[in-house]
Amino acid sequence: QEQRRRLLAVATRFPLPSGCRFSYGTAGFRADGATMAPAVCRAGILAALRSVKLAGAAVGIVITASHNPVGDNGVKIADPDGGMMAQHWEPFADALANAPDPDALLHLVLQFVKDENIPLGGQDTAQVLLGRDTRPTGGYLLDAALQGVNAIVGAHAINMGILTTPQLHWMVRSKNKGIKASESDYFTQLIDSFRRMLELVPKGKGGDGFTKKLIVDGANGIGGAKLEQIKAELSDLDVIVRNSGKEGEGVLNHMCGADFVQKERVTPHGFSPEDVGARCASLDGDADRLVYFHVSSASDSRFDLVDGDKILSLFALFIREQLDFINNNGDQPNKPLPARLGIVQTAYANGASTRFLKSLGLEVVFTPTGVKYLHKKALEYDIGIYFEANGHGTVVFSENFISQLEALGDELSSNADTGSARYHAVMRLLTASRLINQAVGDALSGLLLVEAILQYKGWSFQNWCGLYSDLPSRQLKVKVVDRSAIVTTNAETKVSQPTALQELIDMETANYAHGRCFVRPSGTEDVVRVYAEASTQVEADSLAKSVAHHVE
Ligand code: 16G
Ligand code: ZN
Repeated sequence: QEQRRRLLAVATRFPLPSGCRFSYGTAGFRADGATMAPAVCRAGILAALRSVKLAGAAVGIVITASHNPVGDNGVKIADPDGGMMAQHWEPFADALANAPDPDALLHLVLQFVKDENIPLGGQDTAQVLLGRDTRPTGGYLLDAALQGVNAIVGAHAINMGILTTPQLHWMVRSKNKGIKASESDYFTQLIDSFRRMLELVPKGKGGDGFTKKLIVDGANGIGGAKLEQIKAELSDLDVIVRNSGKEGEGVLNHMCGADFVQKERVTPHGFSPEDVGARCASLDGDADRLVYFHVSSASDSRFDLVDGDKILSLFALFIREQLDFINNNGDQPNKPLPARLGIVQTAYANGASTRFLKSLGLEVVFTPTGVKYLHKKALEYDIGIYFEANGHGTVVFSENFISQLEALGDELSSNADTGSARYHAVMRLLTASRLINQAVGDALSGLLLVEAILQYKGWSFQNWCGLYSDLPSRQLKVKVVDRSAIVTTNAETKVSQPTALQELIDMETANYAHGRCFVRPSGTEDVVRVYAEASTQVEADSLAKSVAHHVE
């Protein structure tokens, strides 16, 4: 009875505006921030139910619209492992968000509780951690989420404040692992493991291209602000934050941020000719994407971008090198530590990156776009590295592999072998597993791992950028009447419906050397996206254009 009363009351407080239709897409619900409160409140109900279902494990709610304009907002739910909410709850999420009135909402919840066997009614049966980014609608929406959580009897909401998206995911994961999960615990883990990585840089090895100066475009979001907080404690790095979100510095994601830099391939707002030659990084508005770039000079308009594919390549090289140290110990025979290393990309990965990775003998697999698909695939390996070209990605280590590394480290140190290359390699992998956020892609922890590896290799930005040359590519959006008419298969690389479309794409692609092209319906916008790659920019443009024409 109390449960029914609470649900009816909260649904009455947040009526669904007419004409709103929410869909739990690749990144949760997203819309104009001012219209989001009902959907966010219902996401609160959903998160609490999810926690009850999972025996009271902590579940997360993040209120953000990532790289989208400042007026937008959104909400997504993190599962107890810190990853995205299990996909089989998404249909219920949609139904709940679109329930037209309080009675319909109550009916839906009660039916779902019955179908899923959710043990409602106890005390302290659910805990939900909430976080939000810096958007002006964030405070108001966080309150709506709190009210949604509190509508479930026995649920307990904890407001973690203004955070990056990956911080909240990390907190959820840590809390459920029984590790201390406050923001300062997060920072301590990052700062300490970064320092430890630098201690493990061999003296006098590698190149001398590394410079300490790093300029970071914070997208006027939360990531820049958090970096400001910790930069003084980052040893051997001089970090300058631009677009830090301070009053007067600019608007969130406007002409800046990782999405802007990666898509437009131009220097973000806030940089000047004085920055030419400096190593620069760009975060997105909620700091789960990271790209690097060099500021182009007036005389040379070429823009050097290091996207997610090249960050992935750097991580893969580093990890492979450590595994080689561990397994090929010169002429001293030792028990190898077998490790399955897997690389996960999407169809948007530049073809040159895939070729580079395969030339190293690495196993490369593809999934559809969206972190939930990549992350899940990466978990199938001892070490899985995944990145989207847009800069979202991370490295995940299996628990079994971490235990084996720890055991090997203990064995070597008890044999007084702590000076060996093998021991150092073990320590580097263990430290990297603590530095990188294993819950989800995290621009801050990713940036620190990049910086540690560049120091380790003694590499400049140009050394890194020169790993391979990207093939020219072009992306186009096409407005269509019904984007769901296009169905794809093979990790979005082929169209299965309408069948004639794939034949047309094949026909166009065959006209270009190194031509590659695919189309897919966007998961976040009402458009069909076209991606084309070829040996020259003119050809990539023309391939994209002719395929777009067939889509229209
Ligand atoms: C979302 C996804 C991102 C993906 C993008 C594709 C998460 C957390 N975010 O932002 O990974 O690249 O959607 O957008 O999964 P699209 O479907 O509109 O091309
Ligand atoms: Zn983001």
